[in-house]
Amino acid sequence: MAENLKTTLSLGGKEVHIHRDLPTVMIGERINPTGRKAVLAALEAGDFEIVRQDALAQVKAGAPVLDVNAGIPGADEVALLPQVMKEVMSVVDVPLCIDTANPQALEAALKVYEGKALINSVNGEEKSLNAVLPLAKEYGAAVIGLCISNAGIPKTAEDRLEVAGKIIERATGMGIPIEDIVIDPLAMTMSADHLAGALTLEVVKMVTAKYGVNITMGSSNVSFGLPDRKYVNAAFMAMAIQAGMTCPITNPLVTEIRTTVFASDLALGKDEFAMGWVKAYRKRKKTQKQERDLTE
Ligand code: THG
Repeated sequence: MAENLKTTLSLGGKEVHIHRDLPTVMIGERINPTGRKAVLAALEAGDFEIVRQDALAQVKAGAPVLDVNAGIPGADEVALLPQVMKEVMSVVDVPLCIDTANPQALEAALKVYEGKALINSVNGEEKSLNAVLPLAKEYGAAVIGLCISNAGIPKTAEDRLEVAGKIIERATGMGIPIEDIVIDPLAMTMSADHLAGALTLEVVKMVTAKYGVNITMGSSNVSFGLPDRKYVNAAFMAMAIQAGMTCPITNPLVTEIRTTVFASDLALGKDEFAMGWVKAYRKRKKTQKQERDLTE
């Protein structure tokens, strides 16, 4: 068993630590025009209000890190991504996860970021490794490694573990500390393949045991195309945390998901004196009361 590693992200002076013994770090997924039509329409219109509101709401709900994606078909992502990040940083002070497949946009984003960001992402393809890892090294950022190879998404857990190993080897070979690599085993929808969730959980366990690195994933992907997604997402979330996932990219505004993360942390001994659970309960009651007061 490898030693559990700690990934530290920062913005300004503020640090966030990701480690298996610490509470799970939710990475808020909502600032993403691909996943959300309302964000797409607003960004296309040059309106950043929804981005600022989403940033505030997710942090308030308990996301210590926010994913920022500004990929709009036909738009100039090199200009737009840093702009969206600045809007986010004007209202919250949490570290950001820079979600882009465009290396030029990534570099422009890293230039405006003052701290240690999480790059989302590199994968096992040569083109990606060669473009992204030098930027992670130059800017001292942490980086998510997706278990995708030249041949696509591996169909077996062993093959995904091998891609994780290749990314870790290449990154550490360039002088990137191993604790700055976060592996994404890839969460795929169970509506297309009923074994997809079980396979992902297997990869989480294998990567954790062999390398001790932190694990992320777009955990809500598992329920695409299914009815009542939030229950599926919550159950999968609890299991993935138990398997070793430490920083899911998820929607903290969904009560079932958020409470499942807190309850999982409590059950796994990551919530000392149940302080996190009780604090979240009080916050929920207060919000419910405010909502009642407003409608009365
Ligand atoms: N791994 C990594 N990064 C990722 C993903 C991943 N980034 C993008 C994505 N996957 C994670 N982000 C989202 C964002 C939104 C949704 C899911 C994943 C989502 N959106 C609603 C839906 O499709 O039903 C839309 C809701 C709305 O329009 O308001 O579920 O896997 N490293």
